[in-house]
Amino acid sequence: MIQTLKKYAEQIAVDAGKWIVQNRSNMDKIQYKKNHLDLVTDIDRLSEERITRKILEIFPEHAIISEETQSIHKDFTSLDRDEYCWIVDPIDGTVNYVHDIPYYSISIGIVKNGKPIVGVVYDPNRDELFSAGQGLGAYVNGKKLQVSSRSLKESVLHTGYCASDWTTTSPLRHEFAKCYAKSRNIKIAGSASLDLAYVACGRIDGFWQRGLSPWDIAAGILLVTEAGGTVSGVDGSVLDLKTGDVMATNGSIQQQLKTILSEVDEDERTISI
Ligand code: 2AM
Ligand code: CA
Repeated sequence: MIQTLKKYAEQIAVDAGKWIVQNRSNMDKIQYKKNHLDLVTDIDRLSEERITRKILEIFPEHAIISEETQSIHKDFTSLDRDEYCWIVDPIDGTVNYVHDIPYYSISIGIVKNGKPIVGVVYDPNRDELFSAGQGLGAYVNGKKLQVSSRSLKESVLHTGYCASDWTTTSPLRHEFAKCYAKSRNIKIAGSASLDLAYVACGRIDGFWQRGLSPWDIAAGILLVTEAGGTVSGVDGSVLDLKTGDVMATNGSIQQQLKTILSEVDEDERTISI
């Protein structure tokens, strides 16, 4: 069953990915969700309709949690049930999409009993299809993925912030400064699912972000674990899809990264580099 679900998730993600690229020039409605940082376009909504219609044509009995409808209702109860639940981000990296920066993706995860069993992230700009099935390994365009073996000082790390997170109380800037001093480089690239795919394929070595939603991470975390990496909450706890705090690395830097991030005081004043 996992193989079959993966095959359909791959087809649906590639179809939607090609469609959003072809239709970028037709984008005519950009709306703010919470504020000017948190965008949604008519293409996000149409891509979501296209994806959910295809899923329900094939699997009418399956549950779907998808960003542009569920972000309003936040009904995540189907995540923990003994049923197949598709978790969809119709464009992950909408700010990049709007600005024509080619770093965004379609993310489709399938979860059963709270555990991701299929993860598909499609980058339409590079035509790269990252996919994983539970216990089946992770692949990009058919090539098996393996996380890197770099040390922290050789590492490139990605992080990010959610629209409402970049406030005076956010510890991110301090975490950023602290990790910057201990690694090769840090980037805010703008698509959490693609960041996780990049950890899985060893291009980067770690990623962390707080306050994400299940659709940003459900697919990507399976890519990382199936490629031999480690995922947890930012504090090292067991990852909770609903909390959305994620740290994902090649495994060898997980403990060091956790220690560095935990040294940053929430009040942001005690940091010393
Ligand atoms: P999006 O493009 O689908 O909104 C950017 O650092 C990453 O964070 C992207 O994956 C982006 O997803 C996500 N993101 C941005 N704002 C968010 C929010 N308010 N809640 C959850 N995820 C968010
Ligand atoms: Ca999105």
